[in-house]
Amino acid sequence: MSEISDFRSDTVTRPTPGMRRAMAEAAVGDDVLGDDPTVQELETLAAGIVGKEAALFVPSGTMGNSVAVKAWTRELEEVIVEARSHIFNMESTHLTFISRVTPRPLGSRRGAMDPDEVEANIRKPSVHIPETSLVCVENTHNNWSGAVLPLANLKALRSVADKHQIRIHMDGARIFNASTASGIPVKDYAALSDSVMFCLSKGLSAPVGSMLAGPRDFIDYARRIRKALGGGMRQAGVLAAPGLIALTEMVGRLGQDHARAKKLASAIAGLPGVKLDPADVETNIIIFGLSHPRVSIAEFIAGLRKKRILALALSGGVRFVTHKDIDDEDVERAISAFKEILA
Ligand code: TLP
Repeated sequence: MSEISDFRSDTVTRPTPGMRRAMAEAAVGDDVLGDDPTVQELETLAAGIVGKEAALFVPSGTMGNSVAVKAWTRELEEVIVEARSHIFNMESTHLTFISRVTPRPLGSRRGAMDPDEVEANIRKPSVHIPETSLVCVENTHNNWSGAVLPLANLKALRSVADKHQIRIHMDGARIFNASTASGIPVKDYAALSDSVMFCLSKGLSAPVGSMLAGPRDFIDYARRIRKALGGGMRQAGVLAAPGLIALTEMVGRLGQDHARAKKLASAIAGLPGVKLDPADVETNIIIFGLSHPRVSIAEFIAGLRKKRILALALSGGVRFVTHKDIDDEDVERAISAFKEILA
């Protein structure tokens, strides 16, 4: 247990000692000029893991998603997004700001959009109407409490996309969590989308970075867009080196995070004011509603903070995320704090 139990996000994970050593020792070149060997190794490894032709190292998940949308779309087009998705809600409007496309948000069953509804919302262009060119899916789905998208749903969406010759981009920020929870290889998920973004800097604990993977010509174009957005990095091998460790050594431990999230969820589900079905916690994210007769969400978060426990307030609820730097003792402390504050 560390001094503070930080459940705000898996983005807070600190790099491992091995990652810090790898950073210090990384072979580097100039990645914008195309000769950083460690970045090249990471891009090759990442592409292989998700079964795509090529991959691009980007500074953040947001840049990976924004580059992907920009590469797949043109102006006067529309993108179907899930209403609670990160791309639609949490990425500072890059669909309109960078890609100049309109989002068409659809409801879902825990992140899984109904393929018939998606099909009904694919628009053919006219003088009035934009052309739908892309569907974005998110797996696991952050705002649906880390829900894993069912493979059958993704297959059905693929059929719809193929029928209408449009693309699918997967925001797979936590695709390794999805795979760990379902037992379905990441390649099988990725095969159902044209491109996939996944993060090294969340549960996998690298300090920085995400990967965008897809067909080679798409990645070549994405590389130019990354540069235009200011995401070209020079001796980026020092950042790619911990990314290699993230992919080779850190995936295997994600199941522990899921077990701890389930333990916490089951322990708090019956407490006064907590609105949570523990069965909805499939991976490492717990989102629950809180409506307590005496304790507001702000007071709850402040009460936790006094006990050196950090969590995030959402509208109407609270988010706890488990990760490498949360151990069993942190979970026990959180359970006791819940019981005291909500008693
Ligand atoms: N999510 C962050 C915050 O922005 C909420 C978090 O703490 O969970 N896709 C998904 C599904 C994400 O959850 C995130 C980050 C991103 C993309 C963006 O990644 P970054 O933060 O690297 O830009």
